[in-house]
Amino acid sequence: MKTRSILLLSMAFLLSVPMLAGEKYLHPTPQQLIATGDSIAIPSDYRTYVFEEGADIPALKLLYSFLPYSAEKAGFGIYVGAKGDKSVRKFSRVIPQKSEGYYLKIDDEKIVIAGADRRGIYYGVQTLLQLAENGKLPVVEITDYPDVPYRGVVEGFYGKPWSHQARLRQLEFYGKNKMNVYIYGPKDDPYHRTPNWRKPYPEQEAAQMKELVQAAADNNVIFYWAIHPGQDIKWNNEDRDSLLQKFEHMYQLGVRGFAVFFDDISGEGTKADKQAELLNYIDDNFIQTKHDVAPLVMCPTEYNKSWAKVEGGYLTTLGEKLNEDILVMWTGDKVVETIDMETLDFVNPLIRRKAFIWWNFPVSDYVQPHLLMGEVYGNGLDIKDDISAFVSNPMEYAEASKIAIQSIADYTWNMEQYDSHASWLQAIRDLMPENAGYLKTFASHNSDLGPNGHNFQRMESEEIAPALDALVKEFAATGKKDEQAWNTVYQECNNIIEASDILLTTDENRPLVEEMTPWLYYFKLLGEYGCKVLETVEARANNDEAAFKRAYTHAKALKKLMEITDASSNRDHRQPGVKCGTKRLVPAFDTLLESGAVSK
Ligand code: 14T
Repeated sequence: MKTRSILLLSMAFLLSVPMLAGEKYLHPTPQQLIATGDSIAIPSDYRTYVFEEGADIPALKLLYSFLPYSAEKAGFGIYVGAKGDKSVRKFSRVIPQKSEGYYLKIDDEKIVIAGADRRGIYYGVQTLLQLAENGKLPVVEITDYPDVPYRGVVEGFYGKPWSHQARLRQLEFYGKNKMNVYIYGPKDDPYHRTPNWRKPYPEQEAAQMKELVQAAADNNVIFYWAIHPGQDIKWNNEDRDSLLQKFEHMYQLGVRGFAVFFDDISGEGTKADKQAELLNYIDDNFIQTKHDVAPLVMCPTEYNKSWAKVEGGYLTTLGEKLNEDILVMWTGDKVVETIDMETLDFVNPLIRRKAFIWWNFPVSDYVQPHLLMGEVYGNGLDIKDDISAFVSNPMEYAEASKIAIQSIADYTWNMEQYDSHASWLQAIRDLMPENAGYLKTFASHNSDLGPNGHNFQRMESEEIAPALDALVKEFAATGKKDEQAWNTVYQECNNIIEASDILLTTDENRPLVEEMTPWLYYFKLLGEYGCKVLETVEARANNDEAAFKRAYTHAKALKKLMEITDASSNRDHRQPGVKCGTKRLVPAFDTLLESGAVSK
């Protein structure tokens, strides 16, 4: 069997205006896909072979939402089921022996969706839906399964927790991207953390929680609820029982996944032996006795290598004492860092299990003036067998975080075939199909973090970088303008202005636009500033002093307006402000403007 994945050309995107050229990828990329190049019409008459009792309800709902009504008579067959079900018995040999895997076959007689388990059926249906285009389905045979057992998101940042509506949209998005966990743990929910972790949610919050749990189930996502008791926990039976009571309250609301976070605390709560004792107690007396609850997850106090005092024995104690089914989180060599084999060679032996990666990206709670909408890259493509999970801690901007989250979904499903740039482009297309070109312009200049306490950097403005460098170099050396570079940069400044105006006013994905709005106003000014700076360069090159003065004065005014916007919007209490293009655009424009002012 050929084991290469193919790209599926998307006509829909070629027709969209403005175009963001490129192929539509089936994403996450399936492990094995064989396509003949032929296609069939989406069947309007068919007979379904489903073992209803055993079938995955969300999978069937999704399938029936997609298929037209059937008269249950025609020759075309649709076979749906999990390994062992009568409906797919004929295909049991080809179902991958991997949890959450599926076998999907489409030909002119049948569609087969045979899961290794129930979630596998669901993922098979998600793939089927993604394959449909213009009333057609390609003739394909897909054998697919995830690389990483748990893939998803931990809402674990400081700052304004996501809204209820934003969370509902996220859960559907996770299902589509074959992510299977959402961990609820926003630092600013008082019922998650000190002071109210012992108290049940008030009625209204409890009702919303119930709705979220249901939405997670509908999208085949495990809803984990995390508690953060460490700052004021007493190691006595009373607090132990308060914690269990809170978990029982959450269980009653439908929660079937539980986590205990001991990050960012000091004092008594940080003791490894006490933490392990409590967690084992919860595991033995709650998690295991319920029989329908996912494995217990914990976040240690020493959750990254730079904070780990190995001689102190904290991690060693957890590794030795914690029940073996308890999962232990890890952010990497630092609080914010990419993950590779060396990361895991350090931590896994200490904790005596495969680390559950809490990846602090695209979280921006320590760089609030920046939106992190760039590519997801830098994580090892060879770590799938050494981690139990990989979850992303996102920004407080739920929609804007989807670019990174979708790429993390792609990465965790199929590491070897992960292509960060292709994945980024596809995420942008999915987030704003009609305005993808404009969103790409915005995202490509909003990815670096600027100087920050974790010293974490991302690439930014990559496409325009050579032209910016050439322009700055030539102007500094000769006082002349590199014609081609100048044109390229001028064009990009106009793209920035155009993208800002259009994104600010579009009706597409309003929640995303609302998140980006403060940045879009700044971004437009940045484009205008760039244009004026380029005009100063041109005037200098032409020895036109009057034109230079005029453009220079305007550029200075625009720069001031950028500063005013930065100083008046996004009033975050820790790091207020908005910034765009800090890695290349702003420094290059500033340099050009000032070298024009001093040269004569
Ligand atoms: F639990 C941990 F894995 C973790 O990362 N905890 C927090 C997290 O909630 C936060 O979003 C993230 C990024 O800021 O970093 C951790 O919080 C910190 C990290 C620090 F280095 C809080 C204070 C720090 F000094």
